[in-house]
Amino acid sequence: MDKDRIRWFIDARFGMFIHWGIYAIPARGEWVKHFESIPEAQYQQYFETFNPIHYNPREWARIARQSGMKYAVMTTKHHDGFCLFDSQFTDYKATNTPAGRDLIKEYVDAFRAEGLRVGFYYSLLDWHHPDYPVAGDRFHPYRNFPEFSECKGNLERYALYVHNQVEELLTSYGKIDIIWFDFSYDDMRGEAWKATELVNMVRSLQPEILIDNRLGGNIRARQPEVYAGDFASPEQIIPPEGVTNEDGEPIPWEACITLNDHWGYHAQDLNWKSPRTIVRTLVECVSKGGNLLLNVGPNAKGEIPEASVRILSEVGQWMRRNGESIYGCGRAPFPKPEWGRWTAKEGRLYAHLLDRGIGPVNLRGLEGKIAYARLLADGSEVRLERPWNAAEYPEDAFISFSQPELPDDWDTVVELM
Ligand code: FHN
Repeated sequence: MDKDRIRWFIDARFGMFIHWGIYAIPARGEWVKHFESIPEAQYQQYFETFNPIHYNPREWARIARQSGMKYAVMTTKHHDGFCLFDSQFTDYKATNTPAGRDLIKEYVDAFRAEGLRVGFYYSLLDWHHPDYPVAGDRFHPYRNFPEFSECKGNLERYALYVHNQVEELLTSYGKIDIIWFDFSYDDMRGEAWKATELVNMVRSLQPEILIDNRLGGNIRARQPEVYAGDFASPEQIIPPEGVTNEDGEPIPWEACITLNDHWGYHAQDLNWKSPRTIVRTLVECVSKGGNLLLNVGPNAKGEIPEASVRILSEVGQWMRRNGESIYGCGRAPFPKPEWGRWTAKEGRLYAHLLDRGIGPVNLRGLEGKIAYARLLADGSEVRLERPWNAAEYPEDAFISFSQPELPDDWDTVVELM
């Protein structure tokens, strides 16, 4: 792994995932066409009426920046095959809908203007393209719509379509920081997509770009394939020990997680995660050497749902006080303490007091290694002391912060030097 190329990703730690497309019109998630077996002719109505009159990506970028996010990854094409960019290889694109705009160009310009790095999500599945293979059972990611039952597809031609679109995405919108392919499965992996040739092209066009691990390679292998990717992409989970390769060496990873239960806009999905859950998820990812890519699913008008905005705003308040314990941080050389989590970067140690009990904060094993402690939120000194009755406990039991000096607000972070 080229450490210089991935340095910004490690420093950033927190990004916005954006799932948006014509599926926002039925508002039942991005798999609605497949799960409800909507025939092409019926799905066409969404193409013909897509007109996100409130689409203002500068507002999206401001929301992302103010929540503490440093990069974004937006769908350029999801599994339904609809392209949000002005592709020269299909008519199934935003510029041919009432929107009449290249939504990806506006996204790139807006997020860069707000100082964020930009990534593209690109679906390897394509339920619209006639060359995408048909097969299988109800839930198989192949397309299984009645009108395609005779069509067996043509994987050779479809792979060429993928390569052509990836090339236009990486040559039409300036420097792109991430390309996020999604997803390989069964025998549809690796050279089914002509992945070696694809990745060689990607790296020649954008030498600094980062690639995820969903082209079908094994990023954990001792000798990963050329297309194994630069970071692992656990989804809706945080790996218990982070992600390591076969030799037990940590590898970069990014957990992608939804704010409710859907990636694409779902009008009935009210199962929102709290700001505290999101902060704790971010802290857990960083404490295990990973990133968090947190998803928003804008509606058909181009608005990020109000509930998402509210959650991200509160997360941003915490990040403004404590972001130093996130950005550029990773694992600490200590086991997880019972009161919360550690994050660390060169010469700095951050105690995330998440489950603080009544008693002192047990800093077992750190005696003599800490020069001072300060509250990250306001820099105020936190005295380190041995509890008056510590003598009743094993000598190395604990030193502690003076509890009364720690605010009772949630998830206090104390910087230790
Ligand atoms: O099928 C997709 C899904 O719609 C969504 O895009 C997620 C995001 O990582 N990826 C696939 C499921 O793993």
